[in-house]
Amino acid sequence: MDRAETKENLKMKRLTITLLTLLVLGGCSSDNEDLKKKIEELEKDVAYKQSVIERLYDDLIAKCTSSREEVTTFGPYTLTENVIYDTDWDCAMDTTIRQGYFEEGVNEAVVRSPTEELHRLGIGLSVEDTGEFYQLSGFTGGRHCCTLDLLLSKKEPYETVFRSSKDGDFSILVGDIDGDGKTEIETKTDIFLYWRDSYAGSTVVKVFLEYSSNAFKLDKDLIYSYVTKEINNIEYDSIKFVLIEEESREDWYGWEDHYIPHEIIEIPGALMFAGREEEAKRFLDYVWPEELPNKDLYWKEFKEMIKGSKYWEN
Ligand SMILES: [Ca+2]
Repeated sequence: MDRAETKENLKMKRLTITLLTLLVLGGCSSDNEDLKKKIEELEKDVAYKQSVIERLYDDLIAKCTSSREEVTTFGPYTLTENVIYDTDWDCAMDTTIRQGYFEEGVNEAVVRSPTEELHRLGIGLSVEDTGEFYQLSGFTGGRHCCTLDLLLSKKEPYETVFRSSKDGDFSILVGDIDGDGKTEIETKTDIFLYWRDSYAGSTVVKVFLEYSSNAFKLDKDLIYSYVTKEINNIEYDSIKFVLIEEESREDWYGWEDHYIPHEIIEIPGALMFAGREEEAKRFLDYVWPEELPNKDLYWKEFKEMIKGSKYWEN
């Protein structure tokens, strides 16, 4: 368990205590104002104690480790990273703090513009000049999550123009992908992760965004040209709804006891983002097996999923 997770656990515990308090106290119907006050006091007390514990931990960790500061400047920005490079394990053992707390490497990264602090993170960041922006990327670690990407403006106002935290260890791609003089981002929507499937079995949908008038918006033309190429490369014979073994059906419930082939998500998904709903539906109709029931229900549910993506625009 890493440190961030442990902190999450502490937060969860705190939330649980709060909720339990609410339940116990909420059960009595007497003076509500007093109860509310009491809850607030308890919450403050828990938060205070938690902050004391965290500070003690930080002090103890600092005592048992060596650290140095590394400063990177890029344009008007600075990135200051605190790097832990040596742990005295005898000292660490004496603290009785979990060993996982004593991770080496960058434990804090602070990004500053000429006027203010923009980000303070618990991970190391790489800096890349991507033409119109500076791209800062880092990986939070853990089993499934996440790659963090930040794009900072090269012009005033010096600020973060894009922030994404997405599953996996691949950064967003930034550049003039289609050669039209404007900057695009290639990213993906994680909205279908775990949808009717396991983590490994589920699918992501590629999305392109274009920077124009100081904002990133769906680049529908680029998405369409990408998905058209994909469609041209599809081997339709390989798109199959495979029956899920009976003993696994509770875990992966697929569609009508069949695994959903990834093309059924990727292609109509990208077409929907490209503003081509009719074509998306036509693709589905073409590949959907006649004997598989509830196609219309699938289509309805699928569209609701797409529209729940943060990249969806009406
Ligand atoms: Ca472009």
